[in-house]
Amino acid sequence: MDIFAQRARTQEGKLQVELAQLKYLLPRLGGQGTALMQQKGGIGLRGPGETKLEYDKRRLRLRISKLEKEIEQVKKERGLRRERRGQIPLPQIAVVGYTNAGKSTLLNALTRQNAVYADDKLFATLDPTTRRVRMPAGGEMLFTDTVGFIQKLPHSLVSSFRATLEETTFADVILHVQDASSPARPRQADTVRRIITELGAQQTPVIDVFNKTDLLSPARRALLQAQNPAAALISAGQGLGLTSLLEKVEEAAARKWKLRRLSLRPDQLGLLGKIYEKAIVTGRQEKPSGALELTLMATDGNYNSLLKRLKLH
Ligand SMILES: Nc1nc2c(ncn2[C@@H]2O[C@H](COP(=O)(O)OP(=O)(O)OP(=O)(O)O)[C@@H](O)[C@H]2O)c(=O)[nH]1
Ligand SMILES: [Mg+2]
Repeated sequence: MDIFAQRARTQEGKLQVELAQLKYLLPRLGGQGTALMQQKGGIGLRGPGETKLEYDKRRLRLRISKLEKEIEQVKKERGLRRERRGQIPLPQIAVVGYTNAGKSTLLNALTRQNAVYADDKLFATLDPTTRRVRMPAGGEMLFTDTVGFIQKLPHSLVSSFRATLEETTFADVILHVQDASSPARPRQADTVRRIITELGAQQTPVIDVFNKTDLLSPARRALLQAQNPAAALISAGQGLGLTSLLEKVEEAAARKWKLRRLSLRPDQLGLLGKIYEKAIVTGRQEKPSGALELTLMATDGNYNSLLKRLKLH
């Protein structure tokens, strides 16, 4: 719990940690009423006929309900942020995996910015962090870092932990980063897969990313790849295998973000703005007739809504 508190960097993380600590304390207050009173000495007044213990408990309950309201507010704001991000017509990639697998290191290597905090300790990342990444084929995608999974999470923190993983359910592709050098990898991977399913994201394509392959012998690397032909073997630390990983991401995303064509009559050109909002335009060609031919990447949903608008126009 203390490790979590020290590393809780987001506002929501801090609120959740305090809430968890108070909820932990409340039922255990029995014999400690006096101690708490002494600690907080002098603040507020006890009601008539109220024991010190009752008074402490009342104050704790007040604080707990205030925290719960604040957390509700922060959740709303996070929903809004995600909605805004969802309006950007770029494929969304969620980077998930066990703690210490190298997710933040991978994101840093991909963006070559050091804006994402990478650290060896538990929960180096508490707030999901999104980065724009340029892809080999020339497009861009949004990669979101998430909090690492751990086996034994204090029960009271499970919900805040899950909340940050909601990102996963909105992703077009999930990167499941695994520490290939750890003997615990298969067990950890099972835990992560179970949680992905529990979150309801089992339909989303998952790419297994075996990281830290710089720590493996060539023979073990070859065996791992032979046993997992679809997996991407990388070393985020040394920047190896990243292009091939991004190509796999493009391939997986292309199942949802398909390449399509649209042709606009001159009187439909007013809809161009809408099209750029809903799709990634990769090519435009003007025809002698004055029509505009577009090649673009879009999801079925966005493409169909664009077609409907063009027909109505
Ligand atoms: N040898 C080696 N070490 C790596 C590699 N990638 C990451 N590491 C190290 O592994 C540790 C954990 O990396 P992070 O990127 O913080 O891991 P994370 O998955 O983001 O962890 P959480 O945020 O706790 O979930 C750090 O000490 C990294 O330097 C790699 O490719 N090779
Ligand atoms: Mg991290």
